[in-house]
Amino acid sequence: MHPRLVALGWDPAWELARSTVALDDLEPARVATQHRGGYVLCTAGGDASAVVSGRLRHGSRTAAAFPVVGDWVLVREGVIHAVLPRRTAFSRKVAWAATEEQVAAANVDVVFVVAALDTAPNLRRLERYLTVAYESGAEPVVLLNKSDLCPDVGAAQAAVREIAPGTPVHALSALAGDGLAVLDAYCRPGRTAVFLGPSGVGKTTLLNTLTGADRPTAAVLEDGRGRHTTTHRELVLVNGRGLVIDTPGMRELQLWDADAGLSAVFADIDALAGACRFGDCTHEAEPGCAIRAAIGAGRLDPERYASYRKLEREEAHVTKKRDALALSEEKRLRKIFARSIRRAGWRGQD
Ligand SMILES: Nc1nc2c(ncn2[C@@H]2O[C@H](COP(=O)(O)OP(=O)(O)OP(=O)(O)O)[C@@H](O)[C@H]2O)c(=O)[nH]1
Ligand SMILES: [Mg+2]
Ligand SMILES: [Zn+2]
Repeated sequence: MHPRLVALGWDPAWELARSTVALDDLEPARVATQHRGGYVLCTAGGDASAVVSGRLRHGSRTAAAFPVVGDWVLVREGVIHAVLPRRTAFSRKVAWAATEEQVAAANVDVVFVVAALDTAPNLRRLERYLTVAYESGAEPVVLLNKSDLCPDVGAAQAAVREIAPGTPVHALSALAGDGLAVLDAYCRPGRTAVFLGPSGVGKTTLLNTLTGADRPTAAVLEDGRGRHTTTHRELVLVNGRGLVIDTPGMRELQLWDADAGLSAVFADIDALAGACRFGDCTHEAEPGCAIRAAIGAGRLDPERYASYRKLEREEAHVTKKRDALALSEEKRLRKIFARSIRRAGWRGQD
């Protein structure tokens, strides 16, 4: 295996995945960025630009089938012919479309969910980000940045730990250089990490501390909203620390498929629901409801439960829409098939 490919995360399992794609003379490469006209790839020989082949474009029924940052692709002379199956994928629903999945990044090992401690952490937003992070299949880690601006870091950290049981929660300051050593445990050669979080929390500043580079960052506006300084996703190879993906802040992170993510983030609520007297308890008025009992006893924060219900409804809604779409697509294909059979039969009588 070529050492540069290994540095980019290539390993025997990828080699195996490649060998199942019949086209042997294609070269593996990793998608670094995506722009209107095409892609920039990291290859064994260095960076190269590429476009997708006509066959790949026409064979892709959904936007999610196109290469994204972090994907391993097979390429020949600047043309991408195949995307190797993703190990992990970080998906969200496209904000303006009812049923469109957007894969934001692929083949990520660690998802850094970044929040800033210049204000009290937004626990509900963290639950949403963590749901998507767990669903991706990667290992989620919460980074509470700007600890230099927080009078009681311990309390903030404790509040976040409470809503993220089992998830590592680290406080640090990219600007003051405090607590950055924790990143060493996650950012290692051959591994890929992604920074996720709203605009202005310091994702790019953290990346700069890792790379020593000076990518643009910008002050948060007076009203607390960032300006989306980073405008596109980008995979960066960091000497001795593997790969890191910077992302633009997302104002809206809508759930796509998030069933497993919800179960992971709200395992406490799942467990309580299992203890309700009735298997189909709606936790509204039934006797023997463990969830209402826990809320009553102060063991479950009603706001956390409401947050869970909201995310659960959102997930159910998108699943329903998507299933309906899949069904109508199936009907369409059946019609085309029936028509082609009729035509064939008719021709047979000629
Ligand atoms: N006080 C303090 N400021 C920080 C820290 N980290 C980042 N900042 C500042 O926060 C502002 C936003 O940082 P960025 O790195 O641009 O934030 P971002 O998350 O990349 O934002 P987008 O690219 O818009 O998504 C900049 O002015 C940084 O200097 C920190 O640890 N402490
Ligand atoms: Mg940025
Ligand atoms: Zn119940």
